[in-house]
Amino acid sequence: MIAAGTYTQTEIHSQPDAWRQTLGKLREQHSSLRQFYTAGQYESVLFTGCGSTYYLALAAASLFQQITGTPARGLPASEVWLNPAAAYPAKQRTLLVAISRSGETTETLHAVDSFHQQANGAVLTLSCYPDKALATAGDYNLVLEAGREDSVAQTRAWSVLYLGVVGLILAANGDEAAYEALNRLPGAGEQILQQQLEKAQQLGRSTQLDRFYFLGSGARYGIASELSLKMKEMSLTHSEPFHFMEFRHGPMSMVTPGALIFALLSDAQREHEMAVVNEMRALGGQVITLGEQDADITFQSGVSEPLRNVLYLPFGQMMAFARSLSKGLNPDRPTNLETVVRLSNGVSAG
Ligand code: F1P
Repeated sequence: MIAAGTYTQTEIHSQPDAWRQTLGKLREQHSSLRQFYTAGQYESVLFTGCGSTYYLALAAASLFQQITGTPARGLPASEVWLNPAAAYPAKQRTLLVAISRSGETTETLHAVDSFHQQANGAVLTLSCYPDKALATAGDYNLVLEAGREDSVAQTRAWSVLYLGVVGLILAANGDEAAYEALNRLPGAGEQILQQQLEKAQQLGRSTQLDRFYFLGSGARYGIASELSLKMKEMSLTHSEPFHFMEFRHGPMSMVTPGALIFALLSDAQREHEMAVVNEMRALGGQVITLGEQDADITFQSGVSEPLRNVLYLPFGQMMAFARSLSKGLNPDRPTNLETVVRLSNGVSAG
């Protein structure tokens, strides 16, 4: 029998290698992706997915609009499928970017089909398995096989697909030179995985903590949401994500000595973010800060702010993993969850 957590552990710790492979592949496809994107003359971009990949869509939309200046939003695939009029303007040129690790999630496949039938635009798919339905369903299909996984909760897949979004942004902007900086990410990721493992385990295993709040602004809100989901799926612990400044507007009522405030600090809004963090510390909450420098966990990557976001992931993933094992759970097989949600006539086929 395979020990609990074997798959997830391997997937978390092999991320830097997977990032290297993925960055190489994205660079190879830079020109064709750029050609596809510019030919479409899109007025807006709609990112979609389910669960983890919906949170990725949120991060992607924020980052895409911030860097390219083209309007972008992120929605669950069920909304694109079932509520198309509210999801995108039928007459405008829209690019739908459908993201799925498995390439088999029913809602995501339905979103692509209905968009093809009703929208004025094209579909780009981002997935990990070349032989699954989504990998041939788009007008451009980007398959990042380094993200394939054996466990249910996404870790390596999420960071690999996130880099796929960064590749799309660089293609949209015609910025191939940025790959030089991105190539520093795997080394920085290795440092975090090696040097911060103990700290992540210590926090994850803490019996004093009973609730986790992940705070992030901009694209980091999607990342905070994904890390919060990891904590729920793997360790069955109460956990929620918030935009930094939103935390004061009610949620801070929940701060006790058993609360961990997990702060994904930016450089640009650091002063405002640290003010929230310091107030929560004063209320008795525990705090861990992550950032390029001057934080509890530092990246020291030398990569510019919008491009280095993937580095927030490993520490939070290791923390959720350690908590899962310390509670006697199996991080590879979260309670009640399957790898893929398949629907038949709108209800779960599983
Ligand atoms: C999406 C997803 C996962 C979740 C679970 C069910 O899958 O919601 O995020 O962890 O395994 O499916 P996918 O479309 O990205 O494969």
